[in-house]
Amino acid sequence: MEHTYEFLSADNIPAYLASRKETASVIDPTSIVEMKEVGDGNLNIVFIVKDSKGQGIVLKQALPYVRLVGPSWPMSPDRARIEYETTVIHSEAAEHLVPKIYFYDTDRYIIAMEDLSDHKVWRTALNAGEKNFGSAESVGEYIARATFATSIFGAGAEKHKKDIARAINPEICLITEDLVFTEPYFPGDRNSYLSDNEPDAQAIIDDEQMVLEIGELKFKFMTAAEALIHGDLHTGSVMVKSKEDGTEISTRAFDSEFSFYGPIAFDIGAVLANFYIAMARSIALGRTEHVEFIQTLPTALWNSFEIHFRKLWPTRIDKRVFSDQLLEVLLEVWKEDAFGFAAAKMVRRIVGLAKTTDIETLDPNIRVGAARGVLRSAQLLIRERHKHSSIDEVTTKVREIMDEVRTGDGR
Ligand code: SR1
Ligand code: MG
Repeated sequence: MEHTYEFLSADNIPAYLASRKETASVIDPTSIVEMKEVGDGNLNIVFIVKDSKGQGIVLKQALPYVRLVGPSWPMSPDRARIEYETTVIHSEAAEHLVPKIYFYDTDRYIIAMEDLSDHKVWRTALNAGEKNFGSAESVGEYIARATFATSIFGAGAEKHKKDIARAINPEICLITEDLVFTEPYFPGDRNSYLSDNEPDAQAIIDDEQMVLEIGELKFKFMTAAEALIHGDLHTGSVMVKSKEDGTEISTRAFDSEFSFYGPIAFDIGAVLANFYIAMARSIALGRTEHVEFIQTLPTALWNSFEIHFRKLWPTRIDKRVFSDQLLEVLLEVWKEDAFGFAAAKMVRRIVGLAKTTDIETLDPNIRVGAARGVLRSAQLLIRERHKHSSIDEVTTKVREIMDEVRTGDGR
């Protein structure tokens, strides 16, 4: 299907905003002083627009193709509707943890949302060696609130079923099925890595247990419609605002265009993966104090998720059969699966298309060891996940592996 609509540009934004009454009190379209294109993601155009009083707004527009690759990879811009609807639904459950939405333009696939430029993208902050206390807890709370509310437990059976149909997102899910769950193990031309990491990438392909478990996790990703998940919850999808001493002021999860009804553990695993990738960077750079901080994040995330989900559990709509014992079973399964999904997400960021700046901006002589540490840790997670180990124990082992291979010659 061909999509023809006008793309946002500095030339047409003032007139566009003047035509949108919904944002009249947010920004003055007659006194625009700044329009900055900040789309550092892989898919869309994103502008931060400011007026002369310093008030701002974000305009995000979905292109009819994947920006990272260009028009040769067409992609339905309907993903913008998904992101808009998910952000609104998640805000009903966790208003303080997502950006405010002003409007959605169905003709031009534009979402107008809160300007969070007083926040930082969490990946950027972590890359710079910053410590943001409390943000992992907030992301855990966001996952718990958003997924409980949209699960059978929070929404009830009928609503849950109807909402699954509305949120179906097949084209975008296929990206994850291919890039995260398939191509690292059955390589095509989209994979790439440093030649010194070739044996590490091959070790993943030769790891029969890993390939089997990735298959199980892919099946779960494709079939377990547990809740309306974010779908791409890496540290680049989280904005943080902290005081100078690192204390949290605000944390927001954004960019939920990969959202669909999927496994709750997928979101938890995505965040864990990115903590471990951030850890590999800090180990490569020898930032010991920062590594100590990152080491606390996985447990903080999980504990907060668990605490908030437990708090919501007594409010579940149907208590028959969905007993308190069931919650214990679910939490254990989600923890195991979160490790598995984390492993899948770590491998894809090293081997497959769309990498992370945490690793890519490292000098190649230390990047080799960092990439190796991420891949070996992913293999460890696949083995550890069935052992009922605590998140802390597993994270300590991840750090040991990363420390061991950090110089690039620890094979
Ligand atoms: C082609 S899109 C590549 C990646 O960008 C997004 O952030 C998702 O992680 C996706 O896999
Ligand atoms: Mg994104």
